[in-house]
Amino acid sequence: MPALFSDADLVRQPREIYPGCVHVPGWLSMNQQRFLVGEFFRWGQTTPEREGISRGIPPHSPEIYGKKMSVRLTSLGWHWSDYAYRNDAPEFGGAQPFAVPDWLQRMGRQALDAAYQPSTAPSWPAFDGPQHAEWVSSYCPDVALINYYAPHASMGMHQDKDERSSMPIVSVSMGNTGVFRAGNSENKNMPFEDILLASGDLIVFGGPSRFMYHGVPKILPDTSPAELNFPEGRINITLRQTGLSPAGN
Ligand code: MD3
Ligand code: FE
Repeated sequence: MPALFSDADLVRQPREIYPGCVHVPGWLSMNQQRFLVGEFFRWGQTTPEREGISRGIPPHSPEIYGKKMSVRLTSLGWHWSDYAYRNDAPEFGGAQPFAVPDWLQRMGRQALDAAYQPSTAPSWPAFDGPQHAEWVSSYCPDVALINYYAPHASMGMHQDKDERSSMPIVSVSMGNTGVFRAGNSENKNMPFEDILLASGDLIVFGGPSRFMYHGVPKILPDTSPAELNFPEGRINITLRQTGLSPAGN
């Protein structure tokens, strides 16, 4: 009975954390999460050269401010290196990322639709009805960054500002619960709001929250749902619209 009518469910409702930032706990079904975990393993594998170009960016720890990140990153659509998006990865023999699949772009639109309902996002965006539908269908994320956090990995406070488009960032999480820390848009300082991102959770960042400082100070051990079969670590997928032209490097 406790599992059927748990108090924990009271705080696992969709919630606007800041204007433009909406958390939707348990948005992905277990089947969707399992599928994404399977794709995660495929995305990290490089396919052999075809016409001189190999595809797939192996999971790696980018250097940031001269320090290796503890998170391992792979990506689709673009390769992120030295605070910029590139078509290829010179550090991996010129490998090019796999394309962002159609179904993942559709997931991004479904995420905007789910998060930005008048009931869940009272402050931003300030429109509804046909305008909302048109805006949602204009979302075309051309990059997916896929982070893997081992149990002791973390991500320091930062802003995401390498995109030229101000369309929202969509984030989904699988595996262990992560502590997500949200700050403000001016500096890395307090006050912070810490939010638990569990397996299957969606969180979107648009409008006034798009350029806020954020980080992941901690991964909580032994929190991955057993049915997922991904016992250790956390996967986070963020979808972004870069505003870059496909050929630009
Ligand atoms: C708020 N990833 O990849 S996802 C990142 O859990 C990143 O792996 C974290 O920060 C993670 O850059 C957080 C949630 C997130 C993503 C992008 C944001 C929050 C954001 C951009 C602007 C504001
Ligand atoms: Fe970020």
